[in-house]
Amino acid sequence: MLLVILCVTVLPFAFASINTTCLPSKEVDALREIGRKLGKDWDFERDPCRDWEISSIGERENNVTCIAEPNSTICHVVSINLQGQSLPGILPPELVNLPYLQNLELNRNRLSGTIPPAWGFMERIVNIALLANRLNGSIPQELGNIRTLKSLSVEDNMMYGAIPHELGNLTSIERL
Ligand SMILES: *[C@@H]1O[C@H](CO)[C@@H](O)[C@H](O)[C@H]1NC(C)=O
Ligand SMILES: *[C@@H]1O[C@H](CO)[C@@H](O)[C@H](O)[C@H]1NC(C)=O
Ligand SMILES: *[C@@H]1O[C@H](CO)[C@@H](O)[C@H](O)[C@H]1NC(C)=O
Ligand SMILES: *[C@@H]1O[C@H](CO)[C@@H](O)[C@H](O)[C@H]1NC(C)=O
Ligand SMILES: CC(=O)N[C@H]1CO[C@H](CO)[C@@H](O)[C@@H]1O
Repeated sequence: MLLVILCVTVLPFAFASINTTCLPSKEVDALREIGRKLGKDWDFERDPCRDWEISSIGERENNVTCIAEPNSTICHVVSINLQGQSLPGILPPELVNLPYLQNLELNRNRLSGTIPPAWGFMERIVNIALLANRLNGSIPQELGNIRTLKSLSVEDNMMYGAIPHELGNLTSIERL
C-alpha cells in the first residue's frame, strides 16, 4: 500500500521535467548519447529546450535551440553550439537521430577521432563547424549525400587525405 502511494505521488514529480519537454523522447535519448560521447555534462533533470543554460562568454558558447512545429506542442532540436568548452570526447554518430538539426558548432574543443560516416544521413544540416579540435582521419565521402550542407569547416585539426570527389555533389555548398 505504502509503495503504491509512493509511486503515485513521487514518480510523477521525479519525471516531471522530462515529461513536460516538447521534444519527442527519441530526440531526448539522442541528446543523452550525444552528451555522453562529446563529454558534455548536460542535466537531463531539466528541460533541454527551456532550462539548459544559454550563454556566450568570450569564445565559450553554450546554446541548444529547439523550434516548435507550427500549431503543435511538439518541437525539435535545430541548433547545438558548444564552442570553446574543451570537450574531451568524440564526434557522436547519434547526431543523425536529431533529424531537424541545421546548425552544429563544436569549434575549439578537444574532440578526437574521426568524422562519423553516418553524418552523411543528416537530413537538414546546413552548417558543420569543427575548427580547432584534435580530429584525425579524412573527410568521409558520405558527407557528399547531404544536399542541405552549405558550410563545413575542419581547419586546424590533424586530418589528412584528399577531399573526396563526392563532395562535388554538394549543390548547396558555399564554404569548405
Ligand atoms: C542560440 O542559438 C540560436 C540558433 O542559432 C540563435 O538564434 C540565438 O541567438 C543563440 N543565442 C545566444 C545567446 O547565443
Ligand atoms: C495554425 O493555426 C492558425 C489558427 O488556427 C491557422 O490560421 C494556420 O493556418 C495554422 N497553420 C498551419 C501551418 O497549420
Ligand atoms: C586517430 O586518433 C586516435 C586517438 O585519438 C587513434 O587511436 C587512431 O588510430 C587515429 N586514427 C587515424 C586514422 O589516424
Ligand atoms: C556523386 O559524385 C560521384 C563522384 O563524383 C558520382 O560518381 C556520383 O554519380 C554522384 N552521385 C550523385 C547522387 O550525384
Ligand atoms: C518523454 C519522456 O521522457 N517521457 C517519460 C515520462 O515519464 C514516464 C514515467 O512516468 C516515462 O516512462 C516516460 O519515458
